[in-house]
Amino acid sequence: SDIKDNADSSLFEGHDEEQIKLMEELCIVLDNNDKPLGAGTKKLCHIMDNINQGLLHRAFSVFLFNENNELLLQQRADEKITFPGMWTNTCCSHPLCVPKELGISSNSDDLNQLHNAIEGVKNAAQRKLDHELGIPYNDSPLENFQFLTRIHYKAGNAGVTNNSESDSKWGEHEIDYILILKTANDITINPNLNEVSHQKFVSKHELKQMFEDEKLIFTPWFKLICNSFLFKWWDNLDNLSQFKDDKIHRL
Ligand code: DMA
Ligand code: MN
Repeated sequence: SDIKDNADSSLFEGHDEEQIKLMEELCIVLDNNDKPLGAGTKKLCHIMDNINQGLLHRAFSVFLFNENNELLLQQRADEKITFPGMWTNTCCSHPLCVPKELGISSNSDDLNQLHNAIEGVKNAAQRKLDHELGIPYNDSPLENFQFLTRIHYKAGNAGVTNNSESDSKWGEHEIDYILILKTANDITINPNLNEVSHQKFVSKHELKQMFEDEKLIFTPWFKLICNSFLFKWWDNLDNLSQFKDDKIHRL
């Protein structure tokens, strides 16, 4: 089709060098049923023109809770090219198009394919919790992640910076794997300031208070998940298996 690596040089104008470099990462391009079709650069996958033609990729969202049932939020750094400065769930990113994060297996059974994809996404989540928040792998063992479900959504990059013309060129269109991670209260956190400007554990009540504060802006996917599933999960952190399914919820 017409999907291509957009040559428009103004796309990266005024953006951070480190974040521009990360746009070369290879994401997993998907069909509508989460079947991998191949690799696409992070840049290609997040250009709104391509998204509007249907380009879809795999992602994950981690919701990390401590022993007090508080959720770790982060504020995205101003350096982020997509959705800068916005408050969001603990960690979001993309599994890369490499065997370890694709969850490659020789078994072609559908359920096993999902099982393998989940394992791949957990590897990616561990990598990015370390990269974004400095959470050591020891504090995020793979067996502690609980996969719940998949969410398919699309969102434009609403302008929150003074770079709004560039902002409107970027967006998200993902099948997002939801992972819950429960950790000790004394978990090590050492944020990478190129990724995360602030982080904060919040109770349900504190999050609802943040929603009332007009100065705070939240990512579209976090808002969607808050309005659909989050509080049901949060009320049942010791009994999450009831929410686990193999569906793709189209939000
Ligand atoms: C993308 O997150 C993933 C979701 C679920 C929106 P991101 O923009 O934070 O990715 P990265 O950290 O790789 O830039
Ligand atoms: Mn994405």
